[in-house]
Amino acid sequence: MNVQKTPKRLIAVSNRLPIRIVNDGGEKRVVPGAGGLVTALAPVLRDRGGIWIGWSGAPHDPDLSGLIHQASKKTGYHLKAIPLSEEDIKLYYHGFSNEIIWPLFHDLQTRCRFKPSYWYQYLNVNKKFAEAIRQNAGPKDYIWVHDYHLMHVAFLMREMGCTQKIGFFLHIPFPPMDIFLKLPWRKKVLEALLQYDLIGFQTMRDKRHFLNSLSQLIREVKIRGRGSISSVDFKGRSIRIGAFPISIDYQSFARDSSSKEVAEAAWYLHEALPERQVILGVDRLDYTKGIPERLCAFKNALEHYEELRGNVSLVQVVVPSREEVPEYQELKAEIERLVGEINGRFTTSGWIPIHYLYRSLDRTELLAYYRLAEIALITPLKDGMNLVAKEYCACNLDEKGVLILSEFAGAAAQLHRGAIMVNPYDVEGVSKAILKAYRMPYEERVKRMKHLRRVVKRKDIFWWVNTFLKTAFAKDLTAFPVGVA
Ligand code: GDG
Repeated sequence: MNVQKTPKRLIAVSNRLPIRIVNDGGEKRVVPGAGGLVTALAPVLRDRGGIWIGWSGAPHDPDLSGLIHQASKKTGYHLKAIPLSEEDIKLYYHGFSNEIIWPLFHDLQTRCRFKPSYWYQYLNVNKKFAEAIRQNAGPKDYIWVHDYHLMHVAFLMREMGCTQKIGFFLHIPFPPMDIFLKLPWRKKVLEALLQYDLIGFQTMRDKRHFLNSLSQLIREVKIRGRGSISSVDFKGRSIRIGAFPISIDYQSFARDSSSKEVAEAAWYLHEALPERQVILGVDRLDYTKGIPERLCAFKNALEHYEELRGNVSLVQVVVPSREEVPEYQELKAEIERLVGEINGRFTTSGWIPIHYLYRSLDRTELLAYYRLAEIALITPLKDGMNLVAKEYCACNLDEKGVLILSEFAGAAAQLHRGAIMVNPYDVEGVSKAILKAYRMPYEERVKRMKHLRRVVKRKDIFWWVNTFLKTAFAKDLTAFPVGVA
């Protein structure tokens, strides 16, 4: 694996630390987390003796701090926990992050609760992060802040006199200007973001939306360049703005899905679903993922296309998330009502239309489903990227799977040529796409999937880290190879 040599030590900062707290018969243990971002950043952090700063995911507990410190020994880089109180978690995390920025940036402004108390606590918590970075980072370190919870960190660090280079990557979409304008603190957020040296978005679409809002709200900015990387002059600073589509560790998904363990698990699952095409959906429980809309489209397909009855089964995995929030409880109830209705209406002896799993799968089981499914049905209403789409392609070793993908997933920018593209709000359109995928001849499936796998393989998670860091350190942007998105 070829990782960009940064000239400085790296400090990664995210809302959550890359750890999991495991409860072993009443005794807590901290284990290093998995996932694409950790896989990609860990070698850079180890190589340079870096630090990862973030919240543990639980209210402050001094015992946990000790355990996190010990976990640093296993990760090979230092983990620094930011203590958050119950009040911080309620107002900054559940409030500002999840009830304002998350829905607004996914174009669902009617779900936002623009409470001033959320805003003030967001600033307080960002200050805690800024202070921890100030105390732990050296003057030559490169600081890379992740995601929408921490948009003010650079601004608050500059107020403290910090002069290090600081980069920011937004994992979720940036909304169109007329939606962003609804945010009561819109100008403050944009001005704060301009205290970063590099701002990365998932797609050119997000970058364009950001630049539109910027030119509308902040008169003094001068924007240069229209390609993957632009630069913005603001109050004597020059800020780079780029599109860097995040990805997965392609090789590890391809390798692990060819393992004996996964092949066996896939065989057992196949035994339970014989002689029919499996359609797969895998999503965290979230209203942005378009699960009820997808179920309605599947129902429409069964109603209108008789040949699908008895010949396809939808396996819908819903991973529990934010279960304490009433909106998410209602979403779960709606999904379960639809599953019940569709199964009640269409089930025949020996065939169940929807297999519904409300739990998290272990990696072997997840990969087995990826290998098994003839069709992946990925229809978020809006998504920063959607890694499930890329993982499905990487695991599709026999290259005959069909990807049905929402136009509004960030992944669409790279995968639109191989996937069947759909508007997730268009029930009849998605229903037709299901029929098209079901009927797609073998040769066309292979041609499309080969293309998709090439795209995901070429721009994997290591490419993403390298490209971001290269952009951060390139002296001259005119010489920089563009075309990243
Ligand atoms: C945010 C943005 C952007 C899911 N179920 C199981 C499981 N997963 C793993 C998948 C995948 C990840 O979770 C989900 O990634 P997504 O990209 O789909 O979505 P978000 O969590 O919303 O992430 C998103 C991403 O950040 C990265 O920038 O793409 O747009 O919203 O890796 O494999 N893993 C296991 N069992 C499960 O049941 N083991």
